Amino acid sequence: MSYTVLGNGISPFVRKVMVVMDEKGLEYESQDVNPFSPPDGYRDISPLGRIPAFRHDDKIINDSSVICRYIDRLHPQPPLYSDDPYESARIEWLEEFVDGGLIPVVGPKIFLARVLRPLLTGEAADEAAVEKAIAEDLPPFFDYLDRQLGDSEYYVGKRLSLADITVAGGFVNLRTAGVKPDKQRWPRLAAFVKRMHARPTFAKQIEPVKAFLSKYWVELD
Ligand SMILES: N[C@@H](CCC(=O)N[C@@H](CS)C(=O)NCC(=O)O)C(=O)O
Repeated sequence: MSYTVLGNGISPFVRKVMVVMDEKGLEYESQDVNPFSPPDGYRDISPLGRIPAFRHDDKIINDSSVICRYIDRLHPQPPLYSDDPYESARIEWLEEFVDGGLIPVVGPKIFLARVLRPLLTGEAADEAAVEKAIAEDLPPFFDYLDRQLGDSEYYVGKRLSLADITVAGGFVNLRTAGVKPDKQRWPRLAAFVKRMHARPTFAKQIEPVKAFLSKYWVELD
């Protein structure tokens, strides 16, 4: 049985899949794919041209959420979803809240704008626009995530789930842009991010990202 994650760990969606593999203790290879200059034939693997894609022997699976579900069904221990319908719905909703809500803001307005595009093109970032996005767009997301966590250690139930992995994954990209949740304003979210990023599975993903994108990298207090 062989597994390959296609993509690059600076993508929060790719990171999510790699953390899931590591949390389950599964061996895998990673094949570096830049979606903006993909290898020939990549559309045959990923019809939307996106990363991650996942190869299991001769089977291809697309989309991080679909891939994570697939891995969890094949290797149910430790479970990252729930058999309880409401808990399961909450896990999938929080995943969508981040993947479909937070990341589409963080990606283009903050991470690409401040970190990746200037690095790749040498063009200066529009700092005023980035600061505006940080000041105006992020707080409603952080308010919700802080409230949803409450005083619990994990977002859903009493153990790690895909909700936690997805939320924490998005904050790696924010840290590359010098952004972290303010401890005074969002204490529960800030403590959660710190806890999650200290997990060995996250630390392993963070190390190369931090080395590559060090300019604005922010430590957590
Ligand atoms: N819903 C997808 C989103 C994947 C995604 O948008 N990946 C980005 C990289 S972070 C990408 O491949 N962008 C290239 C493109 O859309 O052309 C998933 O969860 O896998």
